[in-house]
Amino acid sequence: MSENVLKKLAGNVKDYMKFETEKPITWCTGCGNFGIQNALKRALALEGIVQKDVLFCFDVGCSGNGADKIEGYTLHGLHGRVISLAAGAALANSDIKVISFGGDGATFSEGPGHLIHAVRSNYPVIFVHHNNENFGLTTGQPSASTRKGVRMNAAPDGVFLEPINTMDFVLSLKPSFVARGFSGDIDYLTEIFRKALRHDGFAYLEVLQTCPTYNRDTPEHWYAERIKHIEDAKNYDSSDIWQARKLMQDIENEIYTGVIFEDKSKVNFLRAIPNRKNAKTVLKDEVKKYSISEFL
Ligand SMILES: Cc1ncc(C[n+]2csc(CCOP(=O)(O)OP(=O)(O)O)c2C)c(N)n1
Repeated sequence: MSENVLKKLAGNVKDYMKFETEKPITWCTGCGNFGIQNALKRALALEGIVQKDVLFCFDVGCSGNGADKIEGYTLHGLHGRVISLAAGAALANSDIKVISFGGDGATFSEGPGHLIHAVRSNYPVIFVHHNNENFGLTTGQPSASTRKGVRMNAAPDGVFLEPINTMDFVLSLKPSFVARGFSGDIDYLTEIFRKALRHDGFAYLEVLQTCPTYNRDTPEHWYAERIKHIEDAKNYDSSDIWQARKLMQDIENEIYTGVIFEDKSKVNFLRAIPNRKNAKTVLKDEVKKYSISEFL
């Protein structure tokens, strides 16, 4: 990419390039993860967020292997557990942005409890749900978000269960920010990332992601034909939870992306705790060494 093109896309080229890495790529050709990371890096550079101000927390999976593709402070957690790791980091040091990433297997099969309490608690964390509708890294088992009838390596006759409607599920938890993007719509996804970066609280960002190797029934063009932008939905009000839930029922024909719901009145967890309301310091500033010799 030429420097001029990059400048147009990502603003500060130097800041953008610092997130780039020479490490070898392990993702398949055409994997949606390329688009997601590109949009993320562009959004960070456009928002003026530099390496020292951000922590990336990765779950296990193909999405988790993104830990190798971005230069910066990174944590790589256990499968299905990344949200709790990210929440801990964000509460300890609220001076930094904490962005976490996990697949649909991790989020809706292994660790949905962590997601539920993160939404309810409104931790100051961005969570990017890489929804490729299967367990990718372990070579294509159906997950809770795989569409009914889709054929998988581990379900050659097609999945017989109904998928969880992940967006409706999160909306049912009274969230403060819910967005959805598509890995093949990088410019628009960049703008969604920017909005998530500005949100003060738990930002759930689901990215519909193509998986050309293991999810062959819903390829890039399948999504491209169905993806719409929320700005084109008639009389849409993103502060209306029922309108949001209604719109999210359709996962087959008109799949809307953008900021789907936002409740600006919600206060993030750290600022909501009664005994921290007037605190001027952040938790990391309050860490001290205590002698335990008396107890011993
Ligand atoms: C607790 C635990 N359970 C299962 C595994 C095995 N495992 C590693 S990656 C993976 C699939 C990941 O799928 P998903 O979370 O959807 O992410 P993707 O690879 O599709 O990005 C599984 C089952 C594990 N490492 N740890």
